[in-house]
Amino acid sequence: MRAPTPFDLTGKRVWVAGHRGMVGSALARRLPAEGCELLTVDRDRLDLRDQRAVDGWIRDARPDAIVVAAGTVGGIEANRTRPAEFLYDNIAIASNIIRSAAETGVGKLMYLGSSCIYPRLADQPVAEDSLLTGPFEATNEWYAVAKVAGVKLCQAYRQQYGHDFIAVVPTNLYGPGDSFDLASSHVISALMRKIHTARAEGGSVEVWGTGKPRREFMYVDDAADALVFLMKTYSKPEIINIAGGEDISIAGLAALIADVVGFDGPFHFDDTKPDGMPRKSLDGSRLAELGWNPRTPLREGLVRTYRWWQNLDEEVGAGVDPEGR
Ligand code: GFB
Repeated sequence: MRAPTPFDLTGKRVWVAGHRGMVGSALARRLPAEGCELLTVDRDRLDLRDQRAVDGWIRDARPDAIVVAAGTVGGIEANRTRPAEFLYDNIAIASNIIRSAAETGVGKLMYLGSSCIYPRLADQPVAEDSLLTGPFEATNEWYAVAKVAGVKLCQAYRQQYGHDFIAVVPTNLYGPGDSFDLASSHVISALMRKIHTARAEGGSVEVWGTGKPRREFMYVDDAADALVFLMKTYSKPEIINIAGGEDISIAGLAALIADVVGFDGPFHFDDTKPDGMPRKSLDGSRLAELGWNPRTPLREGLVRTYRWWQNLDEEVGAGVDPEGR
């Protein structure tokens, strides 16, 4: 049942669930270099929350490998205001895909966790064995519970039936394909959009929270490269962080994006909005020991992201599915 390691992707049928999302679309760019056949299905043809439909699709498409990059995702405000969707959708997506993959004998499956699965006050940078050692950050506990369930499903199916299902934990990601919808986006795309607007129209830029929290960021194409690397070389029950990006305060990030966009106006920090985790930086040493490190410096990644967003057709975020499904 368990696929051989290293797992050669050449000639394999690989389903990227969530190929319209930021990570899924980066994987769709990266995977062809492995000589594999990329399988995708749009959300209007397959609702990943529907167990029967997912099972039917997997049986018809017969993937050799699956990457679960699909999910209902969003930034701090979307997590806070849509708890039911974040919990239900993500549990359903994980359990539907993982169970059908097991029952149909899919050789390899990679599940994407999230940095918010770690305790709010975990030692920094956060090591993999911090999982479930303390309470979650309240603003994203619904998403965290669902993502931990996905991680545990991979471990359970591996333990009980011997399937080669692995779970990885990417740090905060950004880049082409990100959602720029202010109500649901993460901080980088939100600040980029607000700063771009302020440059054109004048006025100050509103930054949520105190500006003091720190986050580590990784460019999404680097993360996609790490996913492919781990897909080929990693086969263990333990989760592994995809980390090694740059750690910066939110105020520092705002200043850096302003520099990239060419804005020199003022910022206004709205401390009625939540800060979320005081600091979130993942320990990437396990991945580094395996021989993988990120390549793109934060400033360069921001420049590329800004350029990508500028080149989108009139409608901001066109072609991007902010739900990543
Ligand atoms: O990226 P973000 O929404 O999510 O926010 P988290 C990061 C930090 O940026 C928080 C601040 O301290 C925000 O208050 N921030 C400042 C802003 N201005 C803005 C803005 O205009 N928009 C946004 N969105 N933030 C997420 C989780 O936590 O991490 C997700 O909510 C997921 O579920 C993701 O796990 C990786 O880093 O706080």
